Amino acid sequence: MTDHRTRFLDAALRAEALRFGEFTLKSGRVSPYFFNAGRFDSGAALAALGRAYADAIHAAGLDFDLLFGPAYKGIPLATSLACALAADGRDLPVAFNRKEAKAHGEGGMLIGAPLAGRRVLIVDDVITAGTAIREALALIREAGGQPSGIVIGLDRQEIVREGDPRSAAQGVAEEHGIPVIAVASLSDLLDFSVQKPELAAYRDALGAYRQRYGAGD
Ligand code: OMP
Repeated sequence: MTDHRTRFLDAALRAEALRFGEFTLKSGRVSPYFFNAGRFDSGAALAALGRAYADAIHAAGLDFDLLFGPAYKGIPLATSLACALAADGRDLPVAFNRKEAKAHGEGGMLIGAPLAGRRVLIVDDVITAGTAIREALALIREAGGQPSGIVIGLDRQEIVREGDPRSAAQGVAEEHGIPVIAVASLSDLLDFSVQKPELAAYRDALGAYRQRYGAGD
């Protein structure tokens, strides 16, 4: 496993952003694990997260010129990534949306740098079925931006429906013709669980979940 994956999973465990037990997902599936990016709730934890996202992006060689963080969880992610990239010598514009339209003041749904004519990288927390990401893609296109890639913390590598062997991330990548990369995936988490004695108790449940809902990658 490349270093940023292990660092990310270690940081997620430390921050309790990665938890094990029984969790009902947006899709209704009952999962033995859950990733809650909201638990990266201190300066040091967010800096570590931004660094891991930046290293994943460097490794993938993505091409973009603006970072977009979908509300709410994507906002601190895009911000901490922008700080990490600036520290690497790449100072990029950042934008995000609000969930409720604002009629007064500056108005509108978007905050930050203008999207029009820019190649936009979406920065988000997790993909299960891809619903949240599809909403962000529509927002960016409406604002005249050109989606050029998606980076997420964790790819759960789940099929969306029986009969389609692709993961939701693969489906989004193919439909929109853009790369979707993750700092870590469920397969990385399974490998990681083999190295961590404290995760031994959850390995079987993780493997069984992957067997049931995992994509063929
Ligand atoms: P999709 O829209 O189905 O891709 O699911 C992504 C969303 O699910 C996230 O933005 C969260 O609201 C939620 N989620 C997590 O945050 N962590 C998980 O481990 C799983 C989910 C989920 O409900 O699938």
